Amino acid sequence: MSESSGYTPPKIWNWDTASGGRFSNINRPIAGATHDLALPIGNHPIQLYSLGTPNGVKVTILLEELLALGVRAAEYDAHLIDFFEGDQFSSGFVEINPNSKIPALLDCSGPNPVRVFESGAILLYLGEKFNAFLPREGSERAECLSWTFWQTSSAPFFGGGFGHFYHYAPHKIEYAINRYSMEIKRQFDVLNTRLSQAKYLCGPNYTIADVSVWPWYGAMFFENFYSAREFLDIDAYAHLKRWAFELGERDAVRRGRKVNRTWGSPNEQVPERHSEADFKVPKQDC
Ligand SMILES: N[C@@H](CCC(=O)N[C@@H](CS)C(=O)NCC(=O)O)C(=O)O
Repeated sequence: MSESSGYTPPKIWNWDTASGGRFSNINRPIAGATHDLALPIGNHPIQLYSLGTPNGVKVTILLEELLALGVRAAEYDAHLIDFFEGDQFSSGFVEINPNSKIPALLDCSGPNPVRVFESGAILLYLGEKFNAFLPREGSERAECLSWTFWQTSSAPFFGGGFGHFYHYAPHKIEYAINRYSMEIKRQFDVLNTRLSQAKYLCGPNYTIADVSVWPWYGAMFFENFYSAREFLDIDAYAHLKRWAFELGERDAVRRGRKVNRTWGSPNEQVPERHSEADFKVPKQDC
């Protein structure tokens, strides 16, 4: 175990803007807008404001799945919100998500626009609205909601806990890395065990639960989040790996992963999506 940091918390916490780390310039202890700026609105019924992080990709995969099913009313404009630039603190964004986090959605299909924030709530909203990828009743619905809520409450330990202390924190703290590695490996084992019993998380059918979990725990096999694939020995979870690759080959998953993405290979980036044609723009690797 490493030595104590020598830090004693003050009686009342103070906002130290120079605390370091990749997110220190965007994190703030205050809610609300920092500047006045309206959000752009495109032509489609669904307006999405997001970035291609796992929480954003949940929504773009579901929208692409709906379009692949032939649900034209799920046509959407995906506008880029660059949270490293503070876009989540514009007055327009805060109006649709007072929590200032991507993703946020505006459904403009009815007489009055409906705002939806929180990725899990967005998946449920779209699943219900289009009556797809969400069992309607009984034990199947309960199972689907259970795994979807499991994802939204578990992933913060992955990103905000493990990822933060293993990868982003300016100092490596053994205690914190051990604590979150333990929890994350436990979560991977929960999924691996479940996927040893069923094709998809809820049984034989692909649902919003899979769409919710894949961008974190499935995409790990493709993206090596936090450069931790080896450290966490992810490849040992064989059933999870089987599911991760099966879903990763779905067209809608491939497409959804590209939307609002601004890093990695240029062929994998569709920073804004306003029509299917945006996927066809030829791009060269540099
Ligand atoms: N519980 C939220 C979490 C959303 C979230 O943490 N979004 C991150 C990106 S993955 C974000 O917007 N971060 C910007 C910030 O914290 O200022 C959800 O599932 O929608």
